[in-house]
Amino acid sequence: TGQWFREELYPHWRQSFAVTRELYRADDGLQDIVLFETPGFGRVLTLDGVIQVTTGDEFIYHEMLAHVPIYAHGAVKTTCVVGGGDGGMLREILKHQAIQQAVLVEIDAAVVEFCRTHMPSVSDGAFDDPRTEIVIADGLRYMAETERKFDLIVIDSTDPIGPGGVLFTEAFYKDCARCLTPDGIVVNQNGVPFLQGEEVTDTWRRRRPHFADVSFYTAAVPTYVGGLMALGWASHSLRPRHESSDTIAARFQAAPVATRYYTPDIHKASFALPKYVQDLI
Ligand code: AG3
Repeated sequence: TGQWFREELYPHWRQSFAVTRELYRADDGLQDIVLFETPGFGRVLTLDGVIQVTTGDEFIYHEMLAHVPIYAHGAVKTTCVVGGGDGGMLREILKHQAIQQAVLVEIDAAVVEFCRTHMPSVSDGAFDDPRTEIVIADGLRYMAETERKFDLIVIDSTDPIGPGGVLFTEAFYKDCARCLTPDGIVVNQNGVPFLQGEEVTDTWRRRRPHFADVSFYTAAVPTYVGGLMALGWASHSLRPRHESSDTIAARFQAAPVATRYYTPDIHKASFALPKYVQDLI
């Protein structure tokens, strides 16, 4: 009988992966990092026992958090990824030639080094792109102290347990609001609402005072089990989220990037929220 990895993120629901072999393991005192090979999802990275990335389905999550806000905005030049030490979000952002700056603020230097070495296909060169700037720092502190303004902030975090917890506080959202350009957008992974409904409610309440537009969109990521994942959306402008289908399609046609999940139709559809998600806000 083979080996299995069991993820125990929820008290009443677990998922298991057949493991071909464990590849690497590291613990720098901040988080427990494990990488293993699976027959079904390729390489799987866990932090403190929770699945963060699989090479099989990471494209869905990374494409949706990068391309939806970039095409909605239409002229993103400056970007900041908070978390995202695997480099997958940078990879998707940097596909857009108009992007001039991609700052990565990651609290755990070991995650960046680990992923750069053992999962290079995820970053696919993004760490060495001249537009990339890697800052090893606590995202909460960075956003409180920086004088920079961004057109896009992507909060590519873990769940609100462990070092990523501060990235779900009102204080952090308030600083993100301060660091946005007028049409700028903040997006984040906001959990699986069927199982983590309070994350949607809490984020909505904590952002409402600081942005003109607070909403959510969705993506279906197989290894983030439990149905749709909620992706948070906040901006000082109502325009980006309400751009017409024609405008989104025209922007995609004028400046296309290679995708496997994102399409202009998916873009528009992802803002349609199931009733049980609407009822959380
Ligand atoms: N970080 C998001 C992991 C979320 C898992 N949570 C969950 N299944 N409820 C992904 C990092 C990829 N760059």
